[in-house]
Amino acid sequence: LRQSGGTLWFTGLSGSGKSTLAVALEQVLIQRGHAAYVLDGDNIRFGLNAGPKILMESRGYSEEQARRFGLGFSAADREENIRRIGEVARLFADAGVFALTSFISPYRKDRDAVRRIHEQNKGGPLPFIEIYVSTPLSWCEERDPKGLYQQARAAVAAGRGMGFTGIDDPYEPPLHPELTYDASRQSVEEGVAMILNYLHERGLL
Ligand code: GGZ
Repeated sequence: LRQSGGTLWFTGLSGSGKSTLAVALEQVLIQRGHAAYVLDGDNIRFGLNAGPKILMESRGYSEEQARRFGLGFSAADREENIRRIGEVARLFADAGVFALTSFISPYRKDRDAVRRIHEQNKGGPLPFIEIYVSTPLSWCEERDPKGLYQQARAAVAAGRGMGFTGIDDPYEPPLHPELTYDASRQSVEEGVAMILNYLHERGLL
């Protein structure tokens, strides 16, 4: 097993192709003998950062405890979501594993805080590579695999709104990402090659 490790932080809109790219990269890294692990909504927002409903229905939390510890999509909950994920990613990186995190992470200050905890890691700085998945909203909305954009548009039209990122909730693009990838213009293979090339240049592979 080759041990290098670091965090590859994918950020971008829902449906922008973050997880597809992260999973493809994970496979190549593993094939080449590196330990790599994707953290995304599927393994985090149903586990470590589950919402109140899940905590009540399948973990036996009381309503009060579930409200207190469960995470939804308010600005404060997104901040805490990203903080916890950032800490987990840092642990992976510290253990010599590539953590590939795939979350919208809409707030610049929250992503910057994760970068800081990697730089200020006790055992020495750990690589933190921010990958801006810049796929335009129009492309994400056209694909809409889960029908969430449609729901969000309908909610806005009905005068309630659901705080959906890109529709009625903010997304703050990175100002200085290490890498940028646009799924509407680049294939997954091109994205993977770009990232591998970058990791190689940084001496991480
Ligand atoms: C944005 C939402 C929302 C709202 C549910 N806004 O396409 P998906 O389904 O799989 O990706 C989205 C995912 C976002 O979770 P994250 O943990 O990445 O968000 S954040 O980093 O902002 O904490 C979407 C679904 O959850 N989803 N409600 N209101 N995305």
